[in-house]
Amino acid sequence: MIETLPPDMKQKYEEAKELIESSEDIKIYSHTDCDGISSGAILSTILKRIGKDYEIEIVNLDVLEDLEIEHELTIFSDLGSGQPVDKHAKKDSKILILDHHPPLREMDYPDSVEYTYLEINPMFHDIDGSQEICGGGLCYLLAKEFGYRDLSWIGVLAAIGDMQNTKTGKLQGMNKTILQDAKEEGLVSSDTDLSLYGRQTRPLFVALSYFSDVKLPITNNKNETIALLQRLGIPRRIKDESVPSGERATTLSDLNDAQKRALTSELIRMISNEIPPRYSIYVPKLVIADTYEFLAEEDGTFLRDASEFSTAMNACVRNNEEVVALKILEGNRAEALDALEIISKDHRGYLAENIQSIEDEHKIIQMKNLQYFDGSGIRSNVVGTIAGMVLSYGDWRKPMIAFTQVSDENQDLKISLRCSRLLAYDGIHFGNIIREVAQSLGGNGGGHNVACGAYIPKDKKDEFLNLMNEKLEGKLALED
Ligand SMILES: [Mn+2]
Repeated sequence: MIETLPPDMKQKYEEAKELIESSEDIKIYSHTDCDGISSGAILSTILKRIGKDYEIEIVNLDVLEDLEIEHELTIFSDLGSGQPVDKHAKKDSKILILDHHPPLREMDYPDSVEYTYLEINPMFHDIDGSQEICGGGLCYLLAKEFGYRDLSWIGVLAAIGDMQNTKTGKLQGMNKTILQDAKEEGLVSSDTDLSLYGRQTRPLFVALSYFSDVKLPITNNKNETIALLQRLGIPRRIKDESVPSGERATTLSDLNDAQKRALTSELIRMISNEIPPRYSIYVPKLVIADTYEFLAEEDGTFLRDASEFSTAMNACVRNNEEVVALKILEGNRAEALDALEIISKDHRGYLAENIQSIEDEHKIIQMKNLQYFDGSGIRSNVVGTIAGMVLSYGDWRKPMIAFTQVSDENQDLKISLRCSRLLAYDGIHFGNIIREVAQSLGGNGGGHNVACGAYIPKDKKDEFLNLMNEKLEGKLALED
């Protein structure tokens, strides 16, 4: 079913459009992740097209605590609902928030302030901000108000980057409406397919070796993945006239339906062999999901597949290269594509180096209900990515927790948690648990069920680990 906007939310969009049209000096703040950069790109495209002067800044949440409001109109996207962003608002300030995170202020808050304050948040309208729409989706709906339906594909990218489809493997709610717009514009196609990362660009035998929701014989073992392909009669390399050698490694996107079916049933069989029976019903969801292709992008490139594209955007923002990400999203490819390739390559190198040292130095430490490693020295904005990638070296039945210091200036600890999707399907919401534990220690936290994080004071590490371990007692399928 295609969802339409609740009337009171639709009205807010009309007001937001007027607010923008009546302002000349505009500032956008957006978040440092794929959803945030997508939001920022949509907003800046709108402003460019209607000829408005604006500045855009991609920021971490801590910047918002003491923000000076200096522009006629300040727009916050993918953030703002949970922060005191209007603390220094002046009488003639105008503030627009487009955020899907839990709102701090009530819906009638604008009545109590002297300045113009408009907050669009799906949670005010009984729409789930973690599965049905994200920051980029909210910004796209604003673009749609201006008639720019051609930006719908960025809304789809944002939803994938924000992992809005994790629970069911599909886009739903308003996300589905946005997807429908993108399909009608001829910009996106979706298909149900094997869910392996790197569909367009990664050699299949490599993609398979990264399977980490459950530790399989093929996990981190390319000899086994090559043997598996052989067993299924899937060639490891295929002919390709467009490359100098005339052939290249087979990718998932090269497989025909029969090959995909064979691989799917083999994966399901392998996983079923390894898991406690209580997880069995979730196995198909680990292997099959909806995939999204951007039809304006060249086949076989990493911009073609939504999850590969979102990884590239994350690589940019985590390396302070948001300008490159914005250019890519705004369509200025000529100058930005080479830069993007280099950023992505350096990023992968940085990840691989750190993963290697965690493995070589046996840094993963087991507790009864969790496992962790000391990530000191790893940049705090990538420690979560690394935690997710080393999950396959530990025990998939427990969450992987990593910590590192927030920054050179701030000695507090950034904590990241990643876990197998099976744990989330089984009903554990780590984002809520980590928030509770961090708050009890004078910190803060939150996030998704499979990927979340926290900030805690620097001397609270052991207490944090012990509390998490206690909280998880009896919640994991460790025995059966
Ligand atoms: Mn978001």
